[in-house]
Amino acid sequence: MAVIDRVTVTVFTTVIRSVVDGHGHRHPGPPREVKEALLEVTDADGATGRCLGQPETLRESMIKAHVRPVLTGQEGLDRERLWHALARRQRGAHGHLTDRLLSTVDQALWDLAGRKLGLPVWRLLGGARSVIPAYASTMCGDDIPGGLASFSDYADFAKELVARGYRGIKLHTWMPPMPHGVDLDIKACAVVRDAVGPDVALMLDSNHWYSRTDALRLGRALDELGFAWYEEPMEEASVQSYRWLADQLATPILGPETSWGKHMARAEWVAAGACDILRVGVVGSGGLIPALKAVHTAESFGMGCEIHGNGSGALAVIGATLCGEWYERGLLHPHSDYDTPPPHLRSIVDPIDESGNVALPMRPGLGDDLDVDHIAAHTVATW
Ligand code: XYH
Ligand code: MG
Repeated sequence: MAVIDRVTVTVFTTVIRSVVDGHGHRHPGPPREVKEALLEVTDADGATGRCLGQPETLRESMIKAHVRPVLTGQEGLDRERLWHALARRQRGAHGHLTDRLLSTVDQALWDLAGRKLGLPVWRLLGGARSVIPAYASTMCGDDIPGGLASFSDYADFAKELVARGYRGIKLHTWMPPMPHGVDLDIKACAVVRDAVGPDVALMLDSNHWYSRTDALRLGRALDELGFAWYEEPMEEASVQSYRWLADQLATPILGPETSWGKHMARAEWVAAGACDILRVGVVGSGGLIPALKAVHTAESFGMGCEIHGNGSGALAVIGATLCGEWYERGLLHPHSDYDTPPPHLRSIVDPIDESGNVALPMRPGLGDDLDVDHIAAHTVATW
């Protein structure tokens, strides 16, 4: 037992090879310097839990006003109690204390617990499996020559991904600000099915705000093409639209991904019959604690639950439970190198084998292999 006596954020520079467009979609790009942040929670024994995040998520004002007052002097292993104490402050924080911040704090506490107990977090949380098949999650369509600019680019890339060992591929098709639409989505899905044959699992994420009728037309095409799931075609705030869609399609509807409301919103989707496979992300929904509650809700209703996104937090939930079939590995693109770590990491947390499987990390804690020397040498601010 040891109380938390220090909560710090270190902002440092690193190099990435991608750009983000005006709608938040990531595409390959030339190497560029960006700022990232590391949250560290240290207890009276000198043990430290860490989680990477963005400086704008881990803002100084929020650390001072909410995170330090909730954590300091408290037993660091009391993750559930501390998560609730921080979550309760969201109502009065008028949107500034985000689910992303909550998630980063929660993950740092789990990292602390794992390091203190000498266990990987996935095993500490339940320990259900040590290996998981990964699906290749593509970047969105673009206009980059030899990238994902044409139907044949998608088909060629899909064949390459299968040759690398992937047994599942999820397409992110063209999305705003690129020209987009149901006809383009249907054609992209059809050429990829044709390219990889019937035995590769295919999924579609068409996350634009289609109308019900457009979403239904696209879903009927996916029924014909034997897709494994259909993700986010409409605004997720309209739960009744998803119920309407799910009632009419054979292809499983997966959601909600971006909906606000943590595990409670997911329980509402299950109760409404708005999805066939539940979705929850560790970053977007407030941490490992709400993600696990959502997975267990799905399990209680005999439903799968797929974890959104890549990284150590997603792997922790996947390794702790039996509910999802896949790990989302990506975002991938013909011009981007997923397997080489950025300078602030010594290695990636999710190397893939030739059969398309990812082994759960065995390091104590979350398993991120941080290069603390790089971070120290490139620190630009601390609070
Ligand atoms: O670039 O829009 C996008 C992707 O959709 C991304 O945000 C995300 O990781 C996702 O939706 N994955 O399923
Ligand atoms: Mg998605």
